[in-house]
Amino acid sequence: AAPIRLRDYRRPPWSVDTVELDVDLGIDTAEVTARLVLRRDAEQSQPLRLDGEGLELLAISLDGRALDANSYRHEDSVLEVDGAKDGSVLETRVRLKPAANTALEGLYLSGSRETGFLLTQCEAEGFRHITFFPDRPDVLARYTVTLRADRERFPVLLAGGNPNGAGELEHGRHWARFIDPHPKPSYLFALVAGRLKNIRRDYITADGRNVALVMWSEANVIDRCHYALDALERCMRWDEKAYGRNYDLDVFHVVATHDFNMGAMENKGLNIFNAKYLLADPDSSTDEEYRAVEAVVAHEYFHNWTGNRVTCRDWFQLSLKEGLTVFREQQFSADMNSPSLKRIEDVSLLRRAQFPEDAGPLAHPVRPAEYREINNFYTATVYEKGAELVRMLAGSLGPDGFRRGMDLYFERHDGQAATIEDFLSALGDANSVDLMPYLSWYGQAGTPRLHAHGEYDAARKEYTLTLSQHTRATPNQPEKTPLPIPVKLSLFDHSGNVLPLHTDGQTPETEKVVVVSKASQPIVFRHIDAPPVPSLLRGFSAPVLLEYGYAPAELALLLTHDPDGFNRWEAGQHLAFLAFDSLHAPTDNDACGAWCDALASLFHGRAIDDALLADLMTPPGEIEFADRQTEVDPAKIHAHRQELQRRLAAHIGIETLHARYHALNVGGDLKLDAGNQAKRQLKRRVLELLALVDADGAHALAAKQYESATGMTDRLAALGVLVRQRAPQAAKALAHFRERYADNPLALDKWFTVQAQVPGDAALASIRTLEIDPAFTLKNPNRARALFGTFASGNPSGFHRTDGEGYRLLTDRLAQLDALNPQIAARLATAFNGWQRLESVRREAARTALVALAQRGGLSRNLSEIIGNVLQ
Ligand code: B3K
Ligand code: ZN
Repeated sequence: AAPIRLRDYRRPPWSVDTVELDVDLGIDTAEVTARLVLRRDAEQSQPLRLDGEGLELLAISLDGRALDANSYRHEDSVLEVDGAKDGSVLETRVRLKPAANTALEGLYLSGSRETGFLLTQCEAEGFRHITFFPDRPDVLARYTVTLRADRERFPVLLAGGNPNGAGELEHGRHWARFIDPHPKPSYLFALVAGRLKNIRRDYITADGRNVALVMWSEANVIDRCHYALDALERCMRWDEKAYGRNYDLDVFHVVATHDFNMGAMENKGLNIFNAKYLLADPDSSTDEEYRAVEAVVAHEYFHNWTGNRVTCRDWFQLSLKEGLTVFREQQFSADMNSPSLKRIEDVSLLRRAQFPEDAGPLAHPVRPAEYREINNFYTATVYEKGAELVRMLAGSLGPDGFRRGMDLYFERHDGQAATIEDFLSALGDANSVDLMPYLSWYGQAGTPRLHAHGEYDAARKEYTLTLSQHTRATPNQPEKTPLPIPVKLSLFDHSGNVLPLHTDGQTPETEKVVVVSKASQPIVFRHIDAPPVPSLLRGFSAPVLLEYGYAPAELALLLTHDPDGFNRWEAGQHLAFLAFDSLHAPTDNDACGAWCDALASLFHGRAIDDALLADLMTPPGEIEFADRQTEVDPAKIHAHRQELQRRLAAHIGIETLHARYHALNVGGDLKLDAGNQAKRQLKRRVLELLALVDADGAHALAAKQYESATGMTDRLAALGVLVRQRAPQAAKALAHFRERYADNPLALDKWFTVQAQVPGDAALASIRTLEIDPAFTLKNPNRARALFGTFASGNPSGFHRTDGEGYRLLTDRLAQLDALNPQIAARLATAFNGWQRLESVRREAARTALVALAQRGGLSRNLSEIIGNVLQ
C-alpha cells in the first residue's frame, strides 16, 4: 500500500456530531450498536466511507430504514454507504471477539478468561476495531455510551465522560450509561468492564468543580495505587498554578492493567495505565519507578488539555500533543524533584534513544511527512525531540511570554483539532514575535552538529567565538537548511570564575543566549583579559551535537567549577568521551587522568549532592559511545567503558570506596525522601565501581545487601551487581527473588530483565533458558520487553554477537510475536537500528538475519515498515 502523506491532507468529507454506543459485553463476543448523526462537508461530495477492521456486520440502517445489500459495500477495512445526507442517522450493529484479540488494540481481555477484565485501546486507530466510524482525529463528536453485561462477571462498568444512570436488567445483567459533554476524537474513547476494586479521593478544582478521583485495579494490587493517587492530586494542582488549567468532568477514572502495549493512555475521563506506571510500593518498586509513576500519571493528566481539549488535526501533528505534554511533564517533575537531576535524566534519554534514531535509517522529522503505520511513529523523535523543540520555544519567550502564548493557544483552539502551525502562531502572536522560523525544526530530520571555534586576540583583548551548524543527510532528505539554534553560553577564566560578557552595546551579563540561524556566525566578546573557557549550550539549550575541541583540563575545570549541576555533568560526559578515546590512543593530554582526578576530588570533597555525584561518576552509555563510531564493535566498547570505570575506581581507591559504601548503607526503615533516594543511588554506584576493583569484596557486600534490603531499590541494585558480574552468590539470590515475587508480575519482569543484561557472549544462553521458563510468555508485552527488549536494545555486547546468533534469535521471535501483536514486534525490531555502522562481521550477520525475516512474507504492516526502513 502507498504511504499516507501530510501534503495529501483534506478535511473530512463526513463528520459525526453525536455518537450513541450501546455495548453488550462478553468475554468471547461483544456486540456494539452505534448510532451516528452525520454531518456532510458542504464543499465535498464523496460518498460516506467509514473505517472498520475485523468487524462482523450484523445490521445496518440509514435514517431508520434497514439497508439492502445493494446500498452499501463492506470491503477490506472500509464500509461505503449510499444515500447518506447531511444530518442522516446511520445505525450499525457489529460483533467483536475480545478474548481472541492478542494485538491489544480495540476491545480486548486483560488477564484470564475466568478472572480478567475487558478494556479498550483506541489510539491511534483502534476505534475502527470497535465500530464503523470516520476514525481520524479531526472528527470530534459527543459520546453517549451505554454498557450492558452480566453483573456477577462484570460488576464494574466504566466509560469516559460523566456517569448518567445505571440499573438492573433481566437474567442477572445490569447497565450503566456515561455522557461525555466534551466533543472528542474517537481515539480518546474508552471502556472498562470487570471485577475491579478502587480507591478514591474528592478533589475540588481551582475553579470550584467537585471531582471524584478514582483509581481502579484488580483486588490484589489496589493497595499499591495510593502513591499514584497522591501524584494525581499533585499534578492537578500544578496544572492549575502553572498553566491555569482545570479539570473539566465530575469524575476522573484511572485503571491499571498488566496487558498493555505502551505506558498509559489519556482517554477522556478514563485513563488506562500499564500497571508498571501506576502501581508503586517500596517492596516491589525502585526509586526510579516511583518517579516514573509520578511522571506518567502527570503526563496522561496533562493530556486532558494538551491533546484532548485541543487535539491533533491529523497524525502527522502527533508531536503537537506529545512533545508539548512531555515538556509539561518534564517541568512538573523538575518542580517536584531536582531540576538539574531531571535535566540530566532527560538529556541522557534523548542521547540514548533519540540521537541514534536521528542518525540511522529510521530517522524522521518531529512532524513526519509520510508513514505507512502510524503506530510506528510514537517515537523518541516525536516525543523527546518534540519536547526539546517546545523547550526552545518556551526559552525564547521566557516564562511569562510562554504562559501568555499557551493561554492564547488554549483560547483559540479549545475544542479543535489543531496543527503545529497553529501552535507556533498562538505562541508568537501572544508575544508579537514570529516563531515560524522554528517550523523548520519540525520538518527536518537529523541532529544538527554545532561546531564552535574560539580565537583570542591578546592585543585587543577580544575573544571571537564562531558558531557554525551542519546537519547530515537523512533518508529522503539529502539537503538540509540551517535552523535557529539557541546557544546559551558563559565564559570562565582559568580559575573557574565566570566572566562578564561584553558584546555590542549591551550591559554585561554572565550568561547569554545567541541564536545561530545561519550556517556560520561569529560573536565577539570584549574586555577579556586571557583566553577564556567557554561553557556552551548551557542547560542543553538546543538538541544538537556540540563539537568544540576542548582540552581535558578545560573540561575538568567546568566539571569542578560550573555552578550549574547540569553543566557540570555535561562537561564530565564530554571529558569521559575524551578519556575513552585516550584508552586506545594515549595522548599527551591525559584525558583519563583528568577525568579520574576531577571526579575523585569531587568524591572526596563531599560538597555535592549524592545523586548528582552518582550521575557525574557514570560515563555515557555504550549506545552513546557507539553513536560516535563508524565501525562499531559493541564488545570492545563494553570492555573499554568498563576499563574507564575501573580506572576511576582504582584512582579513588578500594579503601575509600568501602568506607563510603558503609557510610551510605544506613539501614533502618525505608525512607522515600530525596536525600535517602540519593544515598541509595550513590551507594549503588559505589558498589558497582567497587566490583571492578575488588570483585570478591563487592560480591560479599552485594549478597549481604540483597539479604538485608528493606526495599526494591537496594535489592535490585545488589542483584544486578551479582548477576551481571556472574558472582558465585548470584544463583541463590536469583532463586530467592523468583520465589519471593512469584505472584508479582512487575517484580518478576525485573528478574527477567536483570538476567537479560548479562554482558557479552554469556547473554544468549541466559535468554534461551529464560524463554522456556514457565513464567515467560510472548503474549504479555511487559514480559516480552523485559526479556527481548532488554537483550536487543539494552545489552549491546550481549546481542551483537559475531556469530549472529543474537540476530537470528531475535528475528525468529519477531516473526512469532508479529502474528500475535504487531505493535510490540515492530517496536522490538527497532533494535536493529544502526546495524549499518557495525563492523563488517556483525554487519553481514545482521543483514542476513534481516533479509531472511523480510523474505518470510506475511509480516504485518507495522513490522514490515520497520524492517523495510531499517534495510534501506
Ligand atoms: N498517547 C498514548 C500513546 C498511544 C500509542 C499508540 N500506539 C500515551 C501517551 O503518549 O500519553
Ligand atoms: Zn502522551
